Amino acid sequence: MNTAFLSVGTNMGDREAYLKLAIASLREMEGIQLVETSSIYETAPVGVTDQADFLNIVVRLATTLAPLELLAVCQRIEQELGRERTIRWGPRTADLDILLYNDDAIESETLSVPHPRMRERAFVLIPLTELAPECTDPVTGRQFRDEPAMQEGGVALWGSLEVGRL
Ligand code: PH2
Ligand code: MG
Ligand code: MG
Repeated sequence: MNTAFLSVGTNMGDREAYLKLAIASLREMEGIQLVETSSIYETAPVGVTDQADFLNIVVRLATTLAPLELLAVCQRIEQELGRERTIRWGPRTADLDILLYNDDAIESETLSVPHPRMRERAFVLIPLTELAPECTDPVTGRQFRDEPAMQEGGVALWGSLEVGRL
């Protein structure tokens, strides 16, 4: 059995509903067990800043799927959620990114693990270290909680998947 951490983000429409749909889809997948989910954080957009705030979570999975199979599942869920709710091409309603897969370092054409930008993103680091405070970067050997981006701000506790908005 393998351990993987995913980041799930959404900034369109009913954001909480999309997070819940993404989680429900993961639960239904053959070869994936959802072990735990972080709190929900509301986060300022990073990169393209001229867009709505996100809700972000991190989830821990146990999985028999290989990394590229897990990537395919993430992409299928993204497509299903996008297709249901949006007519035109546009921002995705759910983004599922593989952050970590065991302690593997993977560089292929379609997948880089650890996620190449996760060390700079408080919206990933904060929910990840909520679930796994000791989690160590398999490439740098540093603990994620020690990354400077942890202090960056723009990430506020918003709620939980069980009770919704706090
Ligand atoms: N995802 C991005 C780009 N910027 N910003 C926040 N706050 N949350 C995200 O999930 C996010 C982002 C690309 O996937
Ligand atoms: Mg992303
Ligand atoms: Mg993505």
